[in-house]
Amino acid sequence: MKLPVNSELTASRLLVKETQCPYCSVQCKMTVEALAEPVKGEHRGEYSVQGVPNEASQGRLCVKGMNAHQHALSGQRLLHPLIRRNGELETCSWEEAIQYIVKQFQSMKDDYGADTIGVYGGGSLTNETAYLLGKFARVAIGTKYIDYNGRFCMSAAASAGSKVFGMDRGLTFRLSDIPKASCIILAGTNIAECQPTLLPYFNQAKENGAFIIVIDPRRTATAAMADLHLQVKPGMDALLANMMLKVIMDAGLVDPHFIEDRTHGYEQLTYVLADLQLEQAAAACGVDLAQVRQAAMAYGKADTGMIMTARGVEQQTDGHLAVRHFLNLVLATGKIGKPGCGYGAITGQGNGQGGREHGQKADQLPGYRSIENEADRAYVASVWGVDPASLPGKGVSAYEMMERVHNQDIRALLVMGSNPVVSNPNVRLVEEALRKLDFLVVADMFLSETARLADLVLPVTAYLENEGTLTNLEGRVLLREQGRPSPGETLNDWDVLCRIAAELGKGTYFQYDCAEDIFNELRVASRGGIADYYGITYERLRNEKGVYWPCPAPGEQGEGLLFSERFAHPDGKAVFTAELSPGWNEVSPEFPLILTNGRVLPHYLTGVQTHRSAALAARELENFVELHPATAARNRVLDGEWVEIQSVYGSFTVRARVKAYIREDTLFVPMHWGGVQNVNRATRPELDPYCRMPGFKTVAVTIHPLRLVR
Ligand SMILES: Nc1nc2c(c(=O)[nH]1)N[C@H]1C(S)=C(S)[C@@H](COP(=O)(O)OP(=O)(O)OC[C@H]3O[C@@H](n4cnc5c(=O)[nH]c(N)nc54)[C@H](O)[C@@H]3O)O[C@H]1N2
Ligand SMILES: Nc1nc2c(c(=O)[nH]1)N[C@H]1C(S)=C(S)[C@@H](COP(=O)(O)OP(=O)(O)OC[C@H]3O[C@@H](n4cnc5c(=O)[nH]c(N)nc54)[C@H](O)[C@@H]3O)O[C@H]1N2
Ligand code: SF4
Ligand SMILES: [Mo]
Repeated sequence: MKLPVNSELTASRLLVKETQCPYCSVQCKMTVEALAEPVKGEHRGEYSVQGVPNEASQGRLCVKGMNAHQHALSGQRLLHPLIRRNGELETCSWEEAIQYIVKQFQSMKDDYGADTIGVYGGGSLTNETAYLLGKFARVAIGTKYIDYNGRFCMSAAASAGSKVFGMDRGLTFRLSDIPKASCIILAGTNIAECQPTLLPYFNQAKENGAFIIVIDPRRTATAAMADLHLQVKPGMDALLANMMLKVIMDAGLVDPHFIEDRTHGYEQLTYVLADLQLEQAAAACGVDLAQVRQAAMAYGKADTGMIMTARGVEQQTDGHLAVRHFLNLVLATGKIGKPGCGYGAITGQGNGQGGREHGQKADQLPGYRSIENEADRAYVASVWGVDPASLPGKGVSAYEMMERVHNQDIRALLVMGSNPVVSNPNVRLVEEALRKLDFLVVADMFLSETARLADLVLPVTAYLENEGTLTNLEGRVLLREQGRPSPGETLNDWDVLCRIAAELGKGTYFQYDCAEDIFNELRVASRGGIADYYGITYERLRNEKGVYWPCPAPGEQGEGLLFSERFAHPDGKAVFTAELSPGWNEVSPEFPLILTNGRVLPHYLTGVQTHRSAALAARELENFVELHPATAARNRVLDGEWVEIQSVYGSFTVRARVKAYIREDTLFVPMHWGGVQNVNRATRPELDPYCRMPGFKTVAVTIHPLRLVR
């Protein structure tokens, strides 16, 4: 493969300016200063990264943020479009690249219809790009097939919040309220490794006397700070939450006034839970009943309390219901809408919150509007200046899009801000699918595993180079300004979309000179919607350092603490959930172990960025499986040796790390490596029926050592 030498990159100066970390949802602010410019062939340059005080992380940075500039400045950045000729990717001009896309899209439309073109976005994109990607799919291409990687991330919690509260915003409270909580339940969330700069809020709560409960099959760094660790069997959180609620009900610790005044559906829930057998349930969840009682009583008795969930609870085929069962606990005890109380879905990606609000989801229009609602369609069409009837209908979820690619309903795909061939479940099918495409175009900063399969790769700007807004896990909209010039021929994602749209003859709908122009249109498109950004302007973001949504008017502050008076449903009430879930239990004699997966501190998602940062890559060079010593002994696995892990869907190879920190029936593998080390070679394709979240966190497997027999 012939790739250009990235000399332009080293030549462009790095400015000393405030930026925001490109990784997780906290969105820590920082400055990046070049102390010594890199000299080609001599040294890589020296940089100083300093945290900048901000409302979320108060100036703290974790190791990923400290070293994020390394990937952006890496010599592996793509600086020119790459086109596949005779099987090889070669440099080409932007003009040729755009012409090629337009020719492909146009002939696809003419021959098979617009719905044979798919668009696949991501939660790292700015609000402006995410918004424009939704508009691009519907207006420039006219396809219903658009979805994004947030389907794998936020869909269970988001759909549960919408159903129960009438609104999905990650945290219903301010981060600064965490120290006011006297009991905190952290279920399937490893904050110590995944949002490390938030940890001091929890330490502060502990100092104030809070009782912290962690629900996780592993003794994580987060569990290490807990007063009580419920080492639940993967896939059983819904039942565990119900057990806790039953204990609270039986002890008379519910809040009858709150239930009466502010909710619906409690009575039905009491009937359903009346039959719950606690001993049996504890055995099914693999936890000690006395500990569950202790946890329930601690939360039930506390004056103030918070519950937070993340992907451990949510990336399940019953993730939507599991979250709703935790929300039952919140509502029954009235612990929401006041300081020190509330629910938090710990959002994942940098713009995991904003990315799910403005239309890159299959069923969504900007401002959290629905593509199936006539009034919503008419409003957004009026903002876009198109006929409402011209807007396509609802498409399908991310993994289902891959299935449509596999059966060739979708024949061309644009990927912007994701590496789906590593991050989807059951990636064997996904790789097969992508290879079948007539045309795959990928916009990325690097030649990711997915970009390697593409017919055309478009080089885009990194966090230091592109301006835009991102909405952090609290629902606070933040402006990330441009910190350095775009290297090489890289373009901003939104600019790429505008150029393609213009060549497709839709330029009149995509007239923007800068990200702010797009934001100003987004403000209007979101106006009156649930995620209302109308009152937020770049000027305000510069002056106020961030504004919470909903913010319907320029004079308004935005709400940090939600639901103090009413919920977001039209009648102002929240809804209890009486539908139970049996949980997941599909191990068999043939596949006796549960494989779960997740994250480690130094790497981010599929590792495309963090593997290209020397300081981060050095911390974890390769993938591993964490397994209990007893499990290792039973399977004749030695610490440090290579093992193969196999499910009915496929197998992968990693190094064994034997530790008593995990349940005996469970294996844990990080998700940050592709190829033969990719855990998603073995994950299963089943989806949650409510939100289409894949059941990433549970699959039945075997493990065996890869040892030469002498
Ligand atoms: N270092 C780092 N930080 C990140 C990311 C990253 O890649 N690296 N990614 C960001 C993104 S996009 C996201 S979505 C978040 C994810 O943040 P988290 O959801 O906190 O991360 P995970 O490690 O996927 O899962 C959390 C925990 O769930 C546990 N778990 C597994 N199965 C179950 C189960 O059935 N029940 C329960 N209760 N727990 C279970 C795992 O052992 C793990 O400790 O992190 C964000 N921050
Ligand atoms: N087994 C298992 N699988 C999982 C998960 C799990 O817990 N377990 N978690 C799931 C979750 S929560 C998530 S969020 C997904 C994420 O998985 P992916 O969607 O694959 O996310 P990334 O690995 O961040 O890939 C993003 C790609 O976009 C590029 N990129 C970054 N910023 C930009 C930008 O601004 N513009 C453009 N054009 N490109 C950019 C990066 O270089 C990278 O190649 O993985 C999911 N997959
Ligand atoms: S990865 Fe998250 S916690 Fe770490 S510096 Fe970046 S935004 Fe902050
Ligand atoms: Mo995520």
